[in-house]
Amino acid sequence: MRLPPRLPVLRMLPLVAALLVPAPITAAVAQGAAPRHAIIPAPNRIEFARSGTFTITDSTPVFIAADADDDTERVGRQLATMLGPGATRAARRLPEAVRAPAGAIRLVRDERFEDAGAEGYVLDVRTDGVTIRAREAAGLFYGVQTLRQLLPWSIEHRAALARRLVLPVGEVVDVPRFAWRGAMLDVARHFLPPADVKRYLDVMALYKLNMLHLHLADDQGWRLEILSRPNLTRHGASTQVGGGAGGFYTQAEYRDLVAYAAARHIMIVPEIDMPGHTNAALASYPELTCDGVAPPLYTGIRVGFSAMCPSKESTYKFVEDVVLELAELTPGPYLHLGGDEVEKLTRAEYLGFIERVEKIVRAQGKNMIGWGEIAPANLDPSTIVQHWRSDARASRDSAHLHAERGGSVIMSPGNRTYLDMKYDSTTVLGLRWAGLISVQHAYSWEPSTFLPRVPADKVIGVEAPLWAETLEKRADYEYLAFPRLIAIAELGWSRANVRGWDGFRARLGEHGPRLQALGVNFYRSPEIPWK
Ligand code: IFG
Repeated sequence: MRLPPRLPVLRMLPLVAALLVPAPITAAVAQGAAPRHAIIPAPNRIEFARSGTFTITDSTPVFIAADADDDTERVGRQLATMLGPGATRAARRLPEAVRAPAGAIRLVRDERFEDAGAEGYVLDVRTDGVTIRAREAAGLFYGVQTLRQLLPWSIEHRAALARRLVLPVGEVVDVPRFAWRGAMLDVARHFLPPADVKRYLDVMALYKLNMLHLHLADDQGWRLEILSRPNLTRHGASTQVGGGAGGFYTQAEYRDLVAYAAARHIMIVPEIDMPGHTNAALASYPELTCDGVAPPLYTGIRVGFSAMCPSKESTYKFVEDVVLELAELTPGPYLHLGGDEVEKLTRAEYLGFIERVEKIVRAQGKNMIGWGEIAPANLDPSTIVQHWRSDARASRDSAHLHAERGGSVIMSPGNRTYLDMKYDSTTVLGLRWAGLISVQHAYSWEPSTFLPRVPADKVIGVEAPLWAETLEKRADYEYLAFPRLIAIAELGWSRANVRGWDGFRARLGEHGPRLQALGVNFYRSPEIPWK
């Protein structure tokens, strides 16, 4: 099949418009056949020429526009660095009107890509050059991740020399399905040092995830420095599950994580859980308890026993102090205030607390997110409900109440997305209260129709939480997260007509060497034909 000659941009636009018309994937994979490509998430449209390749050498130049902005320059630099051995290399600037020399890769920002949104892109590989077009830098970044996955996994060996990097001639026209494609790290039960959070961000970016929710406070630890409340980290961060040393992020370290994530087009969403899951805060500031007595620090894994006192003004002063600094530290529009598993307050006390805290968050110009239990409160439609209880008690789920007032829902059903659930009965790490979750079980569900009483248009995406009761080091986190987080990444990005378990498992099998080259301690699930 001959690909059409290089299409001038204007004629590319219908291609992009075609994105919204589901297209059958041209590389349907029969059971067991080697996949025509191994891109995850599956792109919306991908077509290869019958023949032809583009070979990348150590001197392949990457061009950006002469007036490219910083975000575009960063994507260009990331690509040039990925292609060349060793040190950081920059992209070169070239006026758009000037034709790139043969053998070059060009990143083109094109504001006319209206329907591709901020994250869509077109990747065009020809024998004499490669072009990635997108309206925003995020789209260019995602086009680079697809280019990266079209290259042999040897690309991931940063120091390897003379790697033969050959691309198939073809075209990818791609746009994500959901805006919210997330992961959550519980850094409260066991503290996770910044370097390990950055590593998680690196792997998330390869699979086009764009939200990292950090669960920064819980019964066992408070993990973010709040200048006006120094005892939260002086005392509240001093331990963790099992009694270890705990730890916390200074404000400088948190800002650095926010910037590191943003450079990979990932937004940090901080969570300070309340009014429950607050033993570390209560131990640090006893005025938060109704009897004024500070509880001892807690290093077990029970839940539901702690709660801030809803009837004391000192509680709301505390929340204001924390939200003020959290908002100032967080450029993104979302602050997550938890709200889960509160057993010590009456329903009226709980709902009143949630409604008051929502006002405090909105006063700082931020949108509140809360776990499913907040839905019955009288919430602003800008608040987002994160659904999680899909086990036997799902009947108590009330996310539909929020959807009915026009609110959005993030899908994190425990029995599909909780990465701390064991894979099977032989898995040592993790818990099993929501059930055992195989890779196939994590993959084979439809987020938009999972909750019958929540309309599909109120589901803004998916997020896979990794709770850390049983995890203490990076290898533990990676073992439970991968490959199931990769399955969730495909659910977040790819439309139903271009994904399916047989195709996914075949493509995922090709990622074994790539994950190994990246040093990711992933679980080699027997469900997958690992290369
Ligand atoms: N539920 C608790 C988490 C954690 C989890 C472990 C939510 C919203 C069980 N709350 O999930 O703190 O303990 O699987």
